[in-house]
Amino acid sequence: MKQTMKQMKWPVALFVAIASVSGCQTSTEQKTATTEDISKKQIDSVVVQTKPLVTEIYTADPSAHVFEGRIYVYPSHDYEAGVPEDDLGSHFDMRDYRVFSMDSIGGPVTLYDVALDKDDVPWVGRQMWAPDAAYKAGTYYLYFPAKDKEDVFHIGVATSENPEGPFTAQPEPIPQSFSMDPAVFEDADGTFYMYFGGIWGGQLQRWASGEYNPEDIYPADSLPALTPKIAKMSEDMLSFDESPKDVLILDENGDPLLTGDHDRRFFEAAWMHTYNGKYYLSYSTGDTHNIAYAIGDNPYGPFTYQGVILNPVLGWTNHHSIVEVDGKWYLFYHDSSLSGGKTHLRSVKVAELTYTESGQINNITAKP
Ligand code: FUB
Repeated sequence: MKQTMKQMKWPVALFVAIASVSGCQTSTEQKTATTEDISKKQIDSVVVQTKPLVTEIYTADPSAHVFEGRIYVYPSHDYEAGVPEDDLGSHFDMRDYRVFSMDSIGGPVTLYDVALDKDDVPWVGRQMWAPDAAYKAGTYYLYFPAKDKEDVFHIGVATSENPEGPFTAQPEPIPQSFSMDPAVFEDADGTFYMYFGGIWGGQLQRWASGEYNPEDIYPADSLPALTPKIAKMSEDMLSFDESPKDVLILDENGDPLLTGDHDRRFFEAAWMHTYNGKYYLSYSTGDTHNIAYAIGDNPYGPFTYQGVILNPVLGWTNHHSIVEVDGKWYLFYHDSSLSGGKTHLRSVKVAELTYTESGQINNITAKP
């Protein structure tokens, strides 16, 4: 989680038309496109400026779902823990989760009490990072990453009868889970899969051999990059039904993205959604601050890199989810506008996401 200067990728050649997105709390929006994009893939670049959905607390890493006809967002709960910033993200020292919901995009937001506190999870030491949730057969499941008492990231699960919690955690992390940023996806046949992992502070690199190694060693720049992981969930949603597998992301030639390809390779924040029968894996490129995506034919991939969904936002991290609500698609994301740019104090926002006729996702620039 190193704080560096970003190279913002503003389009060089633009045409601009003022537009509006109803219900996105969008105060101004401009529709822009690069000549390069138009000739290549007919992709638009949309500029949005939206407001934080919650202002009472800081929220980040939004995982949005529609449960019981209502939009529920499962974010990280950022707060000022006073921990100095370092490259491993120690300043993201979150201790609990707060869920919020709304009946429609742009509708009033309900922020709920604490859904899960680290003191109620016996195995957790510190840093409750980006969570996700799922619903199956009358039970809601909250999946959350945290460091154990030895400072090793694992992923836990907690259950509730209500989407907003409170949740009761299992006493141990999910067996075979490691690293962070779980995203649980339900396929059309009712099978659930968890995508997870993140490099640098997320410790994915420490599991490259299959065993935990506390040294941070990465493949050489010319070698395939570390990938997100996938595991099918067990029937009871409390464990994996298989050993985690690599999720391959390929370039336009069918070769794996390389470690040195910082603009495109996976860093953290995997998310899965389907559109017109295709599987869309989206993720953060971390130190280049993009939300990128790749398309495949099944949950396991391989996935072929397509482009950038969301350009860098204010703040170091970029983390999102994509959800369909009443026939429209939305990108939930965060930035640090509410805190005046503090990396570890972020706020969740939402913008409409659109596709081209051929199923490409139009690029979004989110102004603070
Ligand atoms: O919120 C802590 C970490 O920052 C998340 O787990 C990452 O995805 C990044 O957003």
